[in-house]
Amino acid sequence: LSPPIKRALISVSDKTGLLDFARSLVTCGVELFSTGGTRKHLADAGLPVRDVADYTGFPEMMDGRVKTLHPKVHGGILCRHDHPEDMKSLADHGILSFELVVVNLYPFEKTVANPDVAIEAAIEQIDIGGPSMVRSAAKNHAFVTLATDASQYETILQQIETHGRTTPELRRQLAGAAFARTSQYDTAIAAYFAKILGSSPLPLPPSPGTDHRSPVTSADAVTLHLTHRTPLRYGENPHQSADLYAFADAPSHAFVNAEQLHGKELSYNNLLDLDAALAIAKALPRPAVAVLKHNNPCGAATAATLGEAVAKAWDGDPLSAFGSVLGVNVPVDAAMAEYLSEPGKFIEAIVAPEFHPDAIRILTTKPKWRDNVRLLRVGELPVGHGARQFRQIDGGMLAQNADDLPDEPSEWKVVTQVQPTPELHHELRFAWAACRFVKSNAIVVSNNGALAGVGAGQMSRVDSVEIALKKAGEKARGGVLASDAFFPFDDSIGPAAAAGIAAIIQPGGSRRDEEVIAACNKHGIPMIFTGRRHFRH
Ligand code: 93A
Repeated sequence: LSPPIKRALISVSDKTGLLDFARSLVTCGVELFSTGGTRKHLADAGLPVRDVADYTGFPEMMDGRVKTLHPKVHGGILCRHDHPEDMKSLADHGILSFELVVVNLYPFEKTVANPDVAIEAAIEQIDIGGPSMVRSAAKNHAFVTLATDASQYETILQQIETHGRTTPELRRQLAGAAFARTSQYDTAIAAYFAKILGSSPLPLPPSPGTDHRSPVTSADAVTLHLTHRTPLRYGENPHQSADLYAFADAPSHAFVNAEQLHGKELSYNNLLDLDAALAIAKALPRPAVAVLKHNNPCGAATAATLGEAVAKAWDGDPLSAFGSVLGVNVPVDAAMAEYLSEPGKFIEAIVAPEFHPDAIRILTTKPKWRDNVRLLRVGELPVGHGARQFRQIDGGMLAQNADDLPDEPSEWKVVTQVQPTPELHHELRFAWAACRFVKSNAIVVSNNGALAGVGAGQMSRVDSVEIALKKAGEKARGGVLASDAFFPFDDSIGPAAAAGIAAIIQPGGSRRDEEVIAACNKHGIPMIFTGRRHFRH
């Protein structure tokens, strides 16, 4: 049976809700012990409270750096009430047991949120004694109740008021929450160090019990710290359970922090596709719309107005666009909303920096699917590059820098006898920008600033070319073709020429580049080598 709560050790920086909690504890006959500031706060309110320094016989010293780091504190928290030897140690050394510990930590996170804070000031806010008490109490949760947040006071109090003690289930939950909190706290400290150390974080030592494989760099370790966002209804299929997590250090404008303004709960597949839709839209000239199905664009277009852009994007492949998700790189306006609301069209979701009120009104009243359509606002578009990407393999994880370096057309080389016209060059830039977001082997045919045909995810490039050209149909004529990696043979150039492709862009680098160039020269098709591959597996 868990021990009745006779003594509480209280040491908190955030004093929210403390007085009411402490007052009720006193009413229940609990004796209070506190550190300097907390003791004063309680005593000023007229509550009986003993000073920890008096109890240990040691004053708080070194500006408070040492106040609870004492065997009379930790012995009182860690003692196992069902171990006679532990209880004898208490008696032998004049140690009192604490059945309730109430601790919250120095506000390190808040302190370093201020970008101007001096390193010394930040370091002083690293709590040592607080996490030590939290860990002691959480380890000994078989006997000790531990509050690390004001939101827990009420539940704890209810149990003490009715039974004089708490349930083992509650104590275990509180211990779990406490370890999550100290881990979050240490991650914030590690993240701060990663920041002040700049781009060369020190490697972490391997965890005990692991072999000699290289340790994780602290930057990846910090990024991989997750906070739970929400359980999802299911995963890719209904029989798979699923959850959404956010990286603890994700900026507020990251996609994971997008605000859902309307519509049904987001699904696992929606989140994957919306993330990809936003990434494509971001990479295209404004205004642009990307239309996604199964993580590949079936349409994408840029135009003078958003109304035109959405129509061009949809027309790229209207059959596939049915049931798609859309990414937009400017605020969604009424014209776009009207276009999508036309009978015969159906979309699942839109992600955009912002939605004009008229667009929301139209999308949530006009179409048949008005109740379900998910509208996600990201605020400003995520900027910058150099993000890390993680993917799981069996028993491990792959990490890489995202393929998000800006295109450098000044470094591209025309390798054919004919040069592309400025108009074709412009079109090649569009096709190349879209191509990196298509699963390999990726072939994109575009015309007039819009995807005309996409060949995605085929195991041979020849098949991807065939699909893209077939999808584009007449729209291939006068358009351009982009390939995410080099053509290993010249066998795709003939079909491209026959379909009326006017220019080609690809990384180059094949052993048979000369044959491919010769084939283009034969057909009078200008070709650019970008020197940079865009595989997407
Ligand atoms: O400076 S500490 O790392 N050393 C300690 O021994 C210690 N004991 C409690 N920080 C310590 N604390 C922290 O003081 C607690 O975690 C709490 O956040 C704060 C409460 O101080 P006060 O009661 O003086 O306001």
